[in-house]
Amino acid sequence: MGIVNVTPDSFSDGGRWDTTEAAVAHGRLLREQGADVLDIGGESTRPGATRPLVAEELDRVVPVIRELAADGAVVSVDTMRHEVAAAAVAAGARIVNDVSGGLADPAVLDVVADTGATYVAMHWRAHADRMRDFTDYGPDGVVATVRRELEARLEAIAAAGVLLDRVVLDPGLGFAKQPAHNWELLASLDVLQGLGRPVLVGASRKSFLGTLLADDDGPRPVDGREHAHAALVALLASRGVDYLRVHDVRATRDALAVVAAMEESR
Ligand code: PMM
Repeated sequence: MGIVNVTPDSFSDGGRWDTTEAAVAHGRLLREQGADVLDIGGESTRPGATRPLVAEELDRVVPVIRELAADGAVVSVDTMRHEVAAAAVAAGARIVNDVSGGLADPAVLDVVADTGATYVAMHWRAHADRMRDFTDYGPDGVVATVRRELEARLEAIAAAGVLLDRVVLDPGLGFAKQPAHNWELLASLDVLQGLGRPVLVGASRKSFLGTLLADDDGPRPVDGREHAHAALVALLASRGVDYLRVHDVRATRDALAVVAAMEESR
């Protein structure tokens, strides 16, 4: 899944594709490089970000989705809002990627149920301006707690009338998570896979990679994290992760080719 953030303020690529033309061109490039899905987002969820107006979010994503879907791309919309999800599906999106798993706006689940879209439900606890206050995972720890909270989302999603065979789960790396939480979730991905749904992971360029690679100058900047991410991609692919949400499609494809060559040669 290649990322197209049509935002002025996303942490790694904010402002780079914030016109329709630039975003469409970037989506086409990611497809040429081998992305199976293009994920179009109009709201930055970086820690501390403030939310755009609904109208702003619609203006950012809908024209981009319409053009890329017309090309024949499988398009996903990264949104927490039912108005945006509905307009995106009407414009040709087939996947609704909701970083709140239906918690921010439960009416997203009605749109998904009504349209038959695929639904990505990410583990989430609070909007970006407050999520740093929600990183306590108690005595059970992050892995068991995220599993339990995602299981509760699955129940709510099913209760809204969404077929569970259309649902993909995501541990939500960096969302109300400290770096160590992200690593624990990655190391125990099988616990989430045990919920019986495909799993999507979004680690690309995230700050826990910057923390891992920190030196005397501080965390490694966003554009120096791609090699560590490619290594992680290979590990996750060999553990059967189903979707990878990434900025660098080419590097990801290369890492997947290495894993495939190893597996085919066994
Ligand atoms: N991360 C971001 C945005 N959307 N969606 C899913 N499903 N999973 C993620 O981990 C995720 C997401 C934030 O990263 P970005 O600003 O680079 O898009």
